Amino acid sequence: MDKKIILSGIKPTGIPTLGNYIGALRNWNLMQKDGNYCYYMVADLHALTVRNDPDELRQQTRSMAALLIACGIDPDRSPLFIQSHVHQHAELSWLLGCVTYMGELNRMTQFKDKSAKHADNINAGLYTYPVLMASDILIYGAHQVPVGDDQKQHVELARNIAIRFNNAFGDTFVVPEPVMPKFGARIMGLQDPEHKMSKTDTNPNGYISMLDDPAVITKKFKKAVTDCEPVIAYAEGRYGCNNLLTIFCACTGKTMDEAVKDFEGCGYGRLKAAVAEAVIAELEPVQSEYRRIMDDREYLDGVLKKGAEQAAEKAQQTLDLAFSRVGIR
Ligand code: ATP
Ligand code: LTN
Repeated sequence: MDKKIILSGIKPTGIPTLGNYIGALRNWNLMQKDGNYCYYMVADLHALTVRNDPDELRQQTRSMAALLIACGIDPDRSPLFIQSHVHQHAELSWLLGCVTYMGELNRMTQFKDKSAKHADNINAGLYTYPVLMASDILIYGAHQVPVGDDQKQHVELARNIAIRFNNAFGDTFVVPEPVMPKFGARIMGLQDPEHKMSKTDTNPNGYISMLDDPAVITKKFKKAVTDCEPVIAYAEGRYGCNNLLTIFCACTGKTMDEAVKDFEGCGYGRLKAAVAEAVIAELEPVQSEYRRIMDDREYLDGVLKKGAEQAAEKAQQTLDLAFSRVGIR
């Protein structure tokens, strides 16, 4: 089997949701196998593209790192680090920005969505965000990038940037590809199932936080928006029902056909209770591990320091090569 280099990141903009977990974090854990070498990071620089509170950012960055370990990231095998601790990302980002077209950035749907959501703060960082993300990926020579569906477009841009740079200056970057889970690459909001579940949703009933306790999880699913159709089925346009079934499959390992059969003749009450139960079983071990890690400050600091050192070694090599290719060194 081919040894693959994997990289992914998550913004410390709040406690991750069930969507982050199913769409990305669970896969990060699973990819640490065979000969793969995985780099995982907390993307604190990316978090600055929306208004932030410095104390909150500090706290959320640590908390996110602890949660990643609780999700199964093994820092002895996969460097785990904070993006800003490896200064090379921001430097490479400048070079890549010079081979990225504004037309490409104009097409990014996350930029359009975030601009609409934060109309009073459409900053240049929000616009060039995908270039920094390309730098995160290309600096490690990542072959694969495990992400949810909403980030696919950004990974595709990273591919195009890599190909363009290689064509212009000679072979420098590995051309990466996105990897998405079979079920749950786009978990939808519980209150607005036509939009993705997001950790920065202003309505907490719209998402399941990974640290919600069982009673809260049960309550949020009970309130989840569904539809008036009498039969539980996976079908076009039935956003709420489809979302619950998808979450059920993702947490139980069942196929969609099996799940639909399980709920034959049942009402939404039964489906919602079963989904809540499956989610609680999935999240409980992660939550207790998280609390243990957060209580051990020294351990977490040590992991992040070592992770940044390991990452920086590789990042510097790529940066040196890229600089020399463009004629700077
Ligand atoms: P924010 O609300 O701050 O924009 P977010 O909840 O969208 O954040 P990110 O930090 O942008 O989360 O995403 C981390 C990872 O989780 C990415 O790979 C992203 O594709 C994935 N992800 C985010 N939301 C979902 C979702 N609803 N379903 C599946 N995957 C998701
Ligand atoms: N943009 C991503 C977070 C992120 C990322 C990355 C993901 C930053 N750098 C590199 C994969 C690879 C997001 O919003 N989820």
